[in-house]
Amino acid sequence: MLLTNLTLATMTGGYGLMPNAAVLVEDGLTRWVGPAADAPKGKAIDCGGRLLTPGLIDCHTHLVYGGNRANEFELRLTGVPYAEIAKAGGGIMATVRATRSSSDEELAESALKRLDSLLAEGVTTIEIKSGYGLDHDTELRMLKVAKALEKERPVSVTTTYLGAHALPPEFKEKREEYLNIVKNRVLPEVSRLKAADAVDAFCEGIAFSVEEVESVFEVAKKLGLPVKLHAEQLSNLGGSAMAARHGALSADHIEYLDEAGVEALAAAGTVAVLLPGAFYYLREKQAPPVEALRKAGVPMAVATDLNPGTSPIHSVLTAMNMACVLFGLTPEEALLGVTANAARALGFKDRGRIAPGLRADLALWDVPRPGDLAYPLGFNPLAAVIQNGRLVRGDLA
Ligand code: DI6
Ligand code: FE
Repeated sequence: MLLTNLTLATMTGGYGLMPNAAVLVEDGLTRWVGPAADAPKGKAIDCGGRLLTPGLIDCHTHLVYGGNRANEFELRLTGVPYAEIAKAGGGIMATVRATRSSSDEELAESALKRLDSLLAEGVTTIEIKSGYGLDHDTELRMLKVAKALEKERPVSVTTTYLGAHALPPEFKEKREEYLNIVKNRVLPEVSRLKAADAVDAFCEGIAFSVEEVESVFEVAKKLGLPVKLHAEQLSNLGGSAMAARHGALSADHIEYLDEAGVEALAAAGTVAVLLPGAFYYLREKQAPPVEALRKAGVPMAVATDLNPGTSPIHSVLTAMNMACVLFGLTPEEALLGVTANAARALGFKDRGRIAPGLRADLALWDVPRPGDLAYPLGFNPLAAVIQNGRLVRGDLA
C-alpha cells in the first residue's frame, strides 16, 4: 500500500512535519517514508493533502468494569467529596461489587461499547487495568476479558494488574493480609499465565502507602513485570519518586508532584502521564507541574483514565484538548502525549511514530495541520485508520 499526497506528522522530534509526503506500508510495517517525489514506483493512493499521524495510543484506562456510577456524579455535584463517597463504601468499591457480580460476557459487552468510542477517534493501542475485582478470580477475569478484546476489534490491548487499587472491605483492619494475597498469590499467577504486561497501584491516603506499594513493586520486579503508579493525584506522598527508583514506566496523575519528584522522574526516564479527565471531573484546583516537567525533560503522555468514577471520558481527542486548556500543554505536546510518549509509557519501541520498520498503525485525518486535532471539542475529523498494515476504518482516497 503506497499512500501519497500526505501531510505527515511523524512525531519524531516534535510533530516531525513532512508536507507532500508518501508512505509505503507492507506486511504490517511502515517500510518507506519520504517526499512524494522520491516515492518508490507503484500505484499510489492520493490522500488529498490530508494529515497522517501514528494511530493514537490511550496509555491509561480502566475500560473493563461492571455497573455505572452516575449516582456518584450527581452526589459530587451537590458538593460531596470523592474521598467521602469512597469512605462510605461508594467509589471504587461500588464498581468492585458490580464487577464481581458481572459475567465475562457482560464485562466484554460493555467494554466493547466504550472501546468503540475510542476506536472511532483513531486509537490503535490501548492499555487496560484490572483493579475492580480485588480478588484472585475477578482480577484474572478482568485481565482475560481485556486481552480478549483484541480478537473482537482491530486494536492492540496491553493489560496491567492493579490489585493494589483499593482495600476490599472484607480486609478492613487486615491490610497486610490483603497485600500478601496480592504479592504471594495473585501476582505469581498473573506472571505464570502472562495475564498482564505490567503492574500498577494507587498510592494515596485513601488507598495504599508508599511502603505498601513498594513491597508490591519488589515482587513485581522479581517476576520480571514492569511497574507504573497512580501517584500524587490528591496529595503529595512521594509515590512518584519511589516508582522512579524502581525504574517505573510511568507515574500517572501527579497533580501534587513536587520538584524532587520531577527530578526523580527525569533521572529515571519515567514518563509523566497526565490525566486531565479526572482533574476535570473532580474539579481539582492544582494542575500538574507541567513547566517543571518540561524544563527537566520529562516525557509527558496524555490519557483518558477512562473509568466509571473520576473520568468517564471516552475520547482521546477530548483528553488532548483538556491537557491543553486545563494543564497548559501545547497542541504538539498533546499529540506527542497520545503517540510517541504514550508508546514509551507502555514500553513499546515499535509504535507511536511514523518511521520505516515501525508498526503500520496510522490515522488519517480530514484536517491540514496537526494542531487542528487538539483544538475543537466534540468534533471528530478522523477519515481512516490503518492498523497493523490493514485499512480497518474509513477511506484513504
Ligand atoms: N485513580 C483514578 O483516577 C481511578 N483510580 C485511581 O486510582 C479512579 C477509579 C474510580 O473512582 O473508580
Ligand atoms: Fe486511573
